[in-house]
Amino acid sequence: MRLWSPGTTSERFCYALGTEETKMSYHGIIEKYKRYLPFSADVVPVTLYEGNTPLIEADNLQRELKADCKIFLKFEGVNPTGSFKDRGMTVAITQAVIEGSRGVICASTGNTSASAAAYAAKAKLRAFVVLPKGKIAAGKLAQALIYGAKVIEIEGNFDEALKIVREVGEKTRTTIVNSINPYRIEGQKTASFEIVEELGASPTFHALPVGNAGNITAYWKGYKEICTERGLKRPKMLGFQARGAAPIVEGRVIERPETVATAIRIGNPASWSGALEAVNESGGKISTVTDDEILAAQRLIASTEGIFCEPASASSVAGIARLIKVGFFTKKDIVVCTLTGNGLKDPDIVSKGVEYRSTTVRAKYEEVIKLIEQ
Ligand code: AN7
Repeated sequence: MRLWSPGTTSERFCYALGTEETKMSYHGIIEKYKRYLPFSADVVPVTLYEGNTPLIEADNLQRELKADCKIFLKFEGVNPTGSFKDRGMTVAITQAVIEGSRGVICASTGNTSASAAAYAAKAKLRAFVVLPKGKIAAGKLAQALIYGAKVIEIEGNFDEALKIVREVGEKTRTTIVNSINPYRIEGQKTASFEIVEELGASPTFHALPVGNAGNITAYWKGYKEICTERGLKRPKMLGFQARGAAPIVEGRVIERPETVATAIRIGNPASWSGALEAVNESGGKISTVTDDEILAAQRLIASTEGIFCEPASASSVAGIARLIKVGFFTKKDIVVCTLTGNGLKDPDIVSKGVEYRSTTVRAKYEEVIKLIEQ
């Protein structure tokens, strides 16, 4: 056994263990899916080892919802910055480095800014994030700050922030890393590849929350590519918007979108046509869920499956819960819901909820046991 050798940390570690073959084998989505991405073979990815997220069989949730169909949860909250944005960001930031970008900029409801800031840090690029003031979950703002982004809060909403960012992108040499950047979509489509690999087929339905609509566009692109390659049937795409922020469902721009799910508080989605294409081409649909349904679903996912996702993420489950009630699915259906982000980003939603209350007693065994035996 050699205790030290030149090479990477993981290689040295394997020497120390005497097991060369235990070298870490997963290095993020670009290395794994390079041939489906617009890079050459010798690309050097900017990666935080994103992707490879679990597809969780949600049998408790299934029973609780009295669902005939089989339900799986694709938990994207375990990505390096806690959301699906990392899949797109590794690709967008890698491309920005290739292009010799000066820095990156995005508008964000929180998760894009957290992810952009992290990958920019890794790439040694400057990051500027433009956020709607007062409407960003605490954890997401903390992430952008600690990763070292320049955080600019505007007295306006996401749609106004994106408009400004588009203008900055046009007038300066700063790379926009919102999902209007096609490299973002390329990265995010890899979630579909993982699901097909895991199931050995497509699900019958795939449910997603819809905000700026980049993700549903990306999943559909991914499913089309992998299903064509493997000769598989495609899933039907189901998109869910929050009732107060449902421009695509209502067919009009919402000037003042409102929802408790701040991540999808968007009134004029950039990938509007991509979302319509996904649901129309696949034979799926896009509909709304209320804030109450979103919060109830968030709680149910946590209490039945032990998965804490953020409110926006729960809208996929809230949406299928509604469809289950009207007998939309059959026994043969496999339904995958993407849980887009980690609940730890937004703890305030729990501390503010009346249904979540802790009990305080004096520091005595008797007081604690009294509560346990109640
Ligand atoms: C947890 O971070 O738009 O429909 O600026 O954070 O692709 O926009 C976030 C969106 C769903 C909606 N779930 O995805 C941003 C941002 C979570 C999100 C969405 C977002 P898209």
